[in-house]
Amino acid sequence: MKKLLSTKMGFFAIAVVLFWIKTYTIYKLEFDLGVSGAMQEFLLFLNPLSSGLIFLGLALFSAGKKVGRRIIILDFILGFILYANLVYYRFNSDFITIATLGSSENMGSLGGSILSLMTGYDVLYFVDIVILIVLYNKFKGNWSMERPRIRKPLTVLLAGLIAFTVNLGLAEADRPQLLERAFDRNYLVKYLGTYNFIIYDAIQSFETSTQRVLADSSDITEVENYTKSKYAEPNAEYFGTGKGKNIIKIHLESFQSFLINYELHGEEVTPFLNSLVNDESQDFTYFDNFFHQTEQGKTADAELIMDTSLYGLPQGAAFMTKGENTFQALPAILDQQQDYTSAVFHGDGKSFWNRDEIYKALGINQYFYDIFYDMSPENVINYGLKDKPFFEQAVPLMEGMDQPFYAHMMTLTHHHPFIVDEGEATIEPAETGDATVDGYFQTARYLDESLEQFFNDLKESGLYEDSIIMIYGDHYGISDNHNRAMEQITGEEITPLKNADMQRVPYLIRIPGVDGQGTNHEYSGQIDVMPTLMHILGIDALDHIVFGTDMFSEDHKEYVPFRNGDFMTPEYSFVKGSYYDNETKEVIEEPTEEMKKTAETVLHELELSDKVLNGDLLRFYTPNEEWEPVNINDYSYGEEETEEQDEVK
Ligand code: GP9
Ligand code: MN
Repeated sequence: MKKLLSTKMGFFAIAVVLFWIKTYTIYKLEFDLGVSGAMQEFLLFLNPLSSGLIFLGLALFSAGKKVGRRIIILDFILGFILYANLVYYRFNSDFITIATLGSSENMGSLGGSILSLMTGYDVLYFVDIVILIVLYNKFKGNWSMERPRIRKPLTVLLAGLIAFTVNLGLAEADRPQLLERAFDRNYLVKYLGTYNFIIYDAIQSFETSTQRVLADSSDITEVENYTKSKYAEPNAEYFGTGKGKNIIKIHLESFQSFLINYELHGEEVTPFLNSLVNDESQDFTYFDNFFHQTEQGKTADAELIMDTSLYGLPQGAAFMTKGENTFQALPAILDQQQDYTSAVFHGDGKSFWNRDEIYKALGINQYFYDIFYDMSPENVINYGLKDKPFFEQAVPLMEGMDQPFYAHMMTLTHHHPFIVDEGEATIEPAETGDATVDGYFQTARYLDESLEQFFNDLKESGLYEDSIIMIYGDHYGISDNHNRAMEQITGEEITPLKNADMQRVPYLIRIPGVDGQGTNHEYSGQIDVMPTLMHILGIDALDHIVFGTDMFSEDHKEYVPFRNGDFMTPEYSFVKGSYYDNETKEVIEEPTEEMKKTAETVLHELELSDKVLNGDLLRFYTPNEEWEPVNINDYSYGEEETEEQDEVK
């Protein structure tokens, strides 16, 4: 060992081995990459090697003792990148991409969350650096001062490239089209490692920005043909029944359907929502097989999907990266066709998720962000305004709006890390020992109470009676990093299928004057909301580029794509590369041609939607003669509006 460390190459070799061990340990302990089979296990083990050889190997080009210092610095940088990914993964079950980094404001606001995601033992992930520093100081005296012959570093680099090529070849053999169809970052990291994924991601984001330049008007034809062929005729019983009514759309932050009718310590967690779901008089229709379809854009993806019927992007938030695109979104359509005024209410800073820009492109007339509310410290927790003061202050603002309106109420308190102030928790936390899961029930209860208060205020103001009310969950709150705790909560093993099942979020709708259906079991997702609402308002979705279909239509399409290409249907599901029978929960070893065809359709649909966003294709599309392209200069959410609102207040 001593002899080995007396040479720079020996030190380098030790550094590579330590880097390798550390990276592999983190893969195994921190990431849930869905590794199955010997080949995938082997590739996961192999993939840090090429990165270690190539990146740490760069230090070998320097002279003398600098080699050692540079190895240590590079090792630290690599370690830091891996650690940042690990912390990000603990909440998001996902890896950092250039697109998510682009939203530095969002990353910054995550401050509180990030700290809660770090633990003391994480220090161990930097122990290799300490070892290297100690060894360097002990042995550098023996090292030769000369610049090594170029042959050595080049050989190392070559070895790294060979290791990478073998790695990639084996990966492609195990999963054909890995790079082309990379819908899921977990796959890429599993096969190629975190560092190679970063390089892939950089190339990818360069490529998508060139796509807009290269797109032309003929590209939209393929998309139009597709959405027209998927179109579902409106159901005559519902078509136009909500015409001219106010629409109040309520966003339940991080709310998953398993909370509905769930009892903790013998109590209902969300008694008010349950009362709407279980309502005997059937005011609301509750869709219990409704799924969120969001990815990295989280809330912003949910907003995009539901107001444009386009899918979010596989990487980053389209709200951030496509904020300057042309859209033909629901708020603009309602404004142009039925003279609606639209508004978003949200107790957070105005530029979070680039909302203050993209809302203009969506045609949103008013935007009531943090400065419109009393944000005194007792009213604020976590990301922003607490839901109770939020709803309380939003009602008068809503009363001041021109009618009919389309009002989007976005709650915030039920957000990771799921904390409520003392005295505001009205249910004991769960007792799994996992703070995220345990707190989740307390903030859900708080949200439920705020909703009840909002309903009462709406009734008092007279707005309730004649408004369409729509309630939805935006995305999961509990990622699959909390499976162990969730097994205690659900009393079931969280298999990949069960995890996909848990991506259900509630969707409730009430149309005044139309009887609710109680519980509707149709399989549906956020993508279906826009065409459903259009038909309720008497606007035919056929002319528009929408990827979803009307949930009340006889012809509604019952496959629900997830952003990574997985999907759910009433009978079977496709999750992480396997088909499952929903009834028996068993893997279907021999999927039928029809199943495979649906999988192809899902991928094709996602690809087309990506083309629309990456190519900014709606700039080439005119839905019908009435349509006027949105002019973002017609919208502003600045100070003047604030003053106007102050007067209202
Ligand atoms: C931020 C809020 C939360 O304003 O909407 O966003 P999320 O972290 O859920 O995407
Ligand atoms: Mn959210």
